[in-house]
Amino acid sequence: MNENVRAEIYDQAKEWVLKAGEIIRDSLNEQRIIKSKESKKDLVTDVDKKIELFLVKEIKRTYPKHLILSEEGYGDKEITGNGTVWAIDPIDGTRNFVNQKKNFAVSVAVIHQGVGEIGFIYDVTEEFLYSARKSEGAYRNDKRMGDLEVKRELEEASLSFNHELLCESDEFDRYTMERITNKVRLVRSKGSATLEIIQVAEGLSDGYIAKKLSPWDVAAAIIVLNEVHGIATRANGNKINPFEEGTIFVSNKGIHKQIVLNYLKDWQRKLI
Ligand code: 2AM
Ligand code: CA
Repeated sequence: MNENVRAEIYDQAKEWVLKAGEIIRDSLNEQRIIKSKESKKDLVTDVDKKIELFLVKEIKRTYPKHLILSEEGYGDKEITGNGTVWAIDPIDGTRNFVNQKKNFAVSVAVIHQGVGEIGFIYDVTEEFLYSARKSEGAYRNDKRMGDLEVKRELEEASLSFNHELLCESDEFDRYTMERITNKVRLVRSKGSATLEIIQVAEGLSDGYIAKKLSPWDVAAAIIVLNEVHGIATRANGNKINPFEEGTIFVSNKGIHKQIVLNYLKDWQRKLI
């Protein structure tokens, strides 16, 4: 993507993301309409829908040729991967939004010809706006984020993953996760994939593992992570196709290979 075009879309997207955050903040104390989707744990609220509709309308009005991949169904149905595609999650961490009224984020990514160009993550209640443009660095509230420290000792590492990964399931090996849990210093779970990846990008956590996430859950945060030289792959170490759902393992450079080779690759054999 041309640098000037990227800068123009970045400024425009920033305005929309901040506005989306303002609408969410103003609605925090209203009565919520909460529905579940495929499972009882998979929630959607009136605010998720309202914010997605707001963002989709603005994007389509301004950039009619761009396509949109989004969680709540207002985006495009057919995404080829050519041209410019927006990946939007109006609220990532909806269960936190409902139960805690914090620890959730608006996530907006712009992908051009399959390459992540612009990422915005807005932690609405903390009022932290994380942003990145490809090859131009990552920022938190316009302050440049530093390069990630390379940490190698697993015994000193802090990881995050959803604790459901420790429960019995047909899909993966909980004993592998138990071995990792016993190896590292601590395991935490924040409950928003976007914010877990951002914590890695900020150096507050050393890695994040997830079972099955959609493009809009991770696209923007991975663009930020790339700019601080973190690594994002599928759990088996494979490259991520930004238009497909799948597992995620993000971390700093020091621990990525050892966790993939010593733990996650075996687990992946069962998954695929
Ligand atoms: P969401 O809040 O946008 O649904 C929770 O650990 C994280 O996993 C959240 O980022 C959540 O995103 C994401 N996630 C993806 N698919 C999910 C599902 N089917 N149910 C619950 N959380 C899901
Ligand atoms: Ca969501």
